[in-house]
Order: sequence, then structure tokens, then C-alpha cells
Amino acid sequence: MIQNIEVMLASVPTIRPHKLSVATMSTQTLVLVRVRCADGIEGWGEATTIGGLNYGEESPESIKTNIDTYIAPLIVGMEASEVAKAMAKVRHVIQGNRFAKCAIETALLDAQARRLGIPLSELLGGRVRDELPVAWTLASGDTTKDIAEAEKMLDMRRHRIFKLKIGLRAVEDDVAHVIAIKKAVGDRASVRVDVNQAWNEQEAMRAIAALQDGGVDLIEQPVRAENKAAMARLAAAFAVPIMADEALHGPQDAYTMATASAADVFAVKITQSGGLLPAAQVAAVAQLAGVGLYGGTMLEGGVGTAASAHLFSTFSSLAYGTELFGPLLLTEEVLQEPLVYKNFMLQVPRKPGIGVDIDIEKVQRLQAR
Ligand code: MUC
Ligand code: MG
Repeated sequence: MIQNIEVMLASVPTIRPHKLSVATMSTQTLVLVRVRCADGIEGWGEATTIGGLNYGEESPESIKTNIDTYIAPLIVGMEASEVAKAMAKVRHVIQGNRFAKCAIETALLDAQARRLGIPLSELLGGRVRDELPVAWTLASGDTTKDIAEAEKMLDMRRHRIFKLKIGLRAVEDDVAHVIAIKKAVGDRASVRVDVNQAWNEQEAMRAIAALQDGGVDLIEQPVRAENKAAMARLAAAFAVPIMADEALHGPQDAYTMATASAADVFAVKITQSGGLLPAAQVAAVAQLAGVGLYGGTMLEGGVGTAASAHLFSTFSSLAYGTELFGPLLLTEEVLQEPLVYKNFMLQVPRKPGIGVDIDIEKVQRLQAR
């Protein structure tokens, strides 16, 4: 039986300012959910967003309030091993709130996988790989610093895929910044951009033409999420793949985007999809439609990152890799043992559940702060 659900907010400073078109982050707030069950098993889930309400329509505070006030009372007392029934009730009664639903579903699935003694990946259909390529986001806002950071990551053999956050400056300035970085790393790394919806279609046309010529490999969410028609025109106009991120609020959007040929690649995010199982459906739609897959992040800490890794390990193809670097952007670790990043890859945990253990004292200290 689901006995008790607790939601904790832990704010962690980032290792440097992280500059996106929608916000500049100096801290990340982890929303950690602990589900305690009558059989003594507990499960953990996580939700994060970026810059309060700058990225999406849920904030860390709204996630906590809505779980505490509306979601937890719905499912406390239900059978803990019947995760699908509990989530069906939540999805039937609660509108929206995909991030909150993701944190709850992750915690319930973590508990169930621990109960069964299997890694979460095996509950999600089974892993086909044990490690995932991991991109790093260069977002200091400064070209020279970004190049130095890229060189360091290559030297450490931690990342050889770099995603550049652009869209804040004039198109020409952003293009020059990206091309300078691509020139510096050459064939040693894949360079991609994430515009976070900042351009209109004309700006996107101009910029993508120049970025494609400059050797950029992937263009993420260049225009507004709602503007699926513009995404389709861009995808048709350029050979460089166009990736949907903010446009994907779960399986229904995935279906609409796929049937409209509105993206070449989907960034699958467990929070944005409304949970691990809806995210698996997003991936299934992509695979049926011939859309490429990329494992996205909302810059989660260790819990959400591990949960995402379990899901992405089950995708039969993952041509564009992942960006599961969230814990590496934070100055403090909330896990007892950090996730293992080596040789440009993240190892998918092998222990039961999400396969990581929380440092509860650390979380309590971060909460108090
Ligand atoms: C996004 O829009 O993809 C992922 C990596 C990063 O730096 O920001 C996020 C959100
Ligand atoms: Mg993005």
C-alpha cells in the first residue's frame, strides 16, 4: 500500500552561470519525491524545470503544492504494486501538471522495480544498451570560455557532443559564435544548437542555412513550440536535422508532429512527456514514423537523470545520443554514489529500481538552505 508521499525542494548552485534564451541559471531546484510503501519499500522520483516559470508552465513550488494538495491524497492507500492503476487515476483526475506526474510515476516505478529486485530498465521493456553517449551544453555566454570548456571536456574524454544555447543575441552574432566553436573543435566533436524557440521563421531560415554550411549537426526547437507548420517547413527546407523539444508535450504531440512531418528528431524528456511511460510512447511514435531519437534532459539531478537513463537504454535506436549531464552542472551531489561518466558515456545503473541511493542528510541540508 502507498503509505505516504513526501516532496522536498533542494536548491543547488550550478558550477557556472548557464545561459539560455529563456533564463540564466545560477541554481537548479530539484523537486524530490519520496513514496513510502507499507511493505517497507520506498521509491524516489524527481522533477526539475528551468528558471521558475521561464521554461514551462510548472514551477518547483507548483509541483510541490500540486502533489501535496491534489495528487498524493488521490493515491495514498492504493496498492503500491499496481502502478498503472494509481497513475490512471492521477491522469484521469488531474489536468496538465506533467512534471508533477512524472515525479510521482518515477517514484512508484522505482519502488516497484526495487520490490521485484530488477533494474527499472527491465520494468520498462528491457535495456538494449548499458551506456549512453552524453552531450554537454556550452552556455557560459562567452565564445572563448565555451571553447576552453569544450577542450577540457574532450581532454577528460567526458563529452564529444556539444550543444550550444543560442537565441538571445542577434542571429548573425549567434551564428558567428557557433561557427567559431565548430572551427575550434573541428571533426573531434559534434556541434549542435538549441534555440529554445527564440527565432521567427525568417530568422530561422537565415540562421539554419549558415549553420548548416558551418558544419552544425542538429538544430533544436528553432521556432515557437506552437508553430508546427514552420517546423515542418524548416525540416523540409534543410538537410541538417531539425529537432522538436518544447513542441513535445507527450504522446499526442508526438503523433501530431510525426504526422505533420514537423521534425526529423524528437528530444524525449520524461518530465515534458508526463512520465516514463508516456515518454516511452513518444519514442514509439518516433520509431514508427521514422523520426530519430535523442534523450533529453530538464537538467535533473541524479534521480531524474538515472530514471531517464533507464528509459533511454530501452530505445532500439538512439541515433543522436543523450544530454543526461544534469548532475555534472551542479555543485552538489544528492546521491550517495554519483553516476558514472566515462569515455564519453553515462553508465546506466544496474542495481534494482533506478539503481541509485539518495543522500538524505544532504537533501535535508539543501532543503534547509
Ligand atoms: C533544453 O531546452 O533542452 C537541456 C540542456 C540544457 O542545457 O538545457 C536543457 C533544456
Ligand atoms: Mg531544448
